[in-house]
Amino acid sequence: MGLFEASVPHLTVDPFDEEFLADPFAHHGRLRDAGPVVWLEKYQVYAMARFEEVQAALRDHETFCSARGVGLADFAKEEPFRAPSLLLETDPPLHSQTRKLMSRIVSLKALKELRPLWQEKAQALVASLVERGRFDAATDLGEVFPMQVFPDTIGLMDEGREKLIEYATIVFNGFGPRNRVFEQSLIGKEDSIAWVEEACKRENLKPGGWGMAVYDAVTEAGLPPDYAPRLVRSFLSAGVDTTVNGISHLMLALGKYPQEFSKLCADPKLATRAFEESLRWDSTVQTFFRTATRDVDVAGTTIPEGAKVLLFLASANRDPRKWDGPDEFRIERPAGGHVGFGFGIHQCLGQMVARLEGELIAAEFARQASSIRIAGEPVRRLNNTLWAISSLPVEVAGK
Ligand code: HEM
Ligand code: OVM
Repeated sequence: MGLFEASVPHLTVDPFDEEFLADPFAHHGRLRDAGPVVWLEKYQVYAMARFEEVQAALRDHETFCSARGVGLADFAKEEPFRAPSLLLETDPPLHSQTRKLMSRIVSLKALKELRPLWQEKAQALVASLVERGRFDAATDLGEVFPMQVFPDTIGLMDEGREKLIEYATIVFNGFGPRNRVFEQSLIGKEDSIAWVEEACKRENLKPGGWGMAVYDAVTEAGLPPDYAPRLVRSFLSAGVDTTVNGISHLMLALGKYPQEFSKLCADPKLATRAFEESLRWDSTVQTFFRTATRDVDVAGTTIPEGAKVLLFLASANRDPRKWDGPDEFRIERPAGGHVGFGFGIHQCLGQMVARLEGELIAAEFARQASSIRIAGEPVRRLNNTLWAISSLPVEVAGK
């Protein structure tokens, strides 16, 4: 331990307790103001909640590694609860290989091809919701649209697709401690883990989808055959619950800020910006961990080799040291540069997929609706990593 150890602010706050998870933004200010690096006594981990330090840690993947897990558990000491992800939970050189392979599948060209079909689906779904007038933006839109477009893109088997959200809920809870929130997401849902394993097998993937493309690419690259199902699993783990909550929070933002929605209606081309800003404002992925690979000085604190470091992406995205009026949703703000998709070599592989989904939904409401009103108390779905919403009643008027 270095000389500076005593100067690290020690905090007793538990960022995974239910009170914190129900309203994390209420706690971020205290975490940021306590110092650039803090020590969380409860978990014996370091944490960073300011933009500058979070971004710098994400950038320095050699010092702050991912192969020892991006959750609380240190894979060097504890058995991971599932085989580690070959993308999220690896370092170079392995990460460089798998990332390159997957990036070729989730390409600009692939996204361009999908756009017309996804747009048609967005248009039809939004038309039916506007027609209804009153609906639940979490269950009737956030959960519906990604499920209408993403599983077909992968070429997933039809039977049991509803298990995707249950599985992702477990995976994202699994990055936190084994608390009640984690345990309860497992109860009665264990079969979703077995379902995902089945769904990732070659014989269960439809030809022409991204899943099968992963198998072909693994073979072509001469990588071990068992990498293929695990890489397909990354799509299924990260590709649904994230956009589900991203779209739900986009609607929450537009509903809470009617003037911003008016600007969007006046210029539907602002749709990409609106979604980007909603990701900054309500970061669906709240946190990820790293593990220090060496003793490292951060703003005067020595973080020792082997220490777990909790990075508050959502707090960085609302750090007043970086953003003007950070708690306000402003669609004209240059929100590029937020860390809602991470930063550096692990920056979200599916960000173009997520952006396409979010943009299409934002643009359709801009074209088809004249107002969005929050029509009831939103209901939170507590998760150790995701900022999630299970119900969001809204009222929408047509043009
Ligand atoms: C990585 C957020 C949608 C696949 C990440 C990371 C974040 C993130 C913060 C960085 C993890 C780290 O640094 O440790 C989000 C958000 C989304 C979203 C907020 C939606 C709003 C998607 C989608 C897919 C996807 C749709 C699949 C098509 C992945 C994968 C990784 C990743 C595979 C790991 C990449 C790597 O380690 O190289 N995502 N994501 N994500 N995301 Fe996303
Ligand atoms: C993966 C994975 C799982 C969860 C999240 C994620 C946000 C990736 O299995 O690669 O990125």
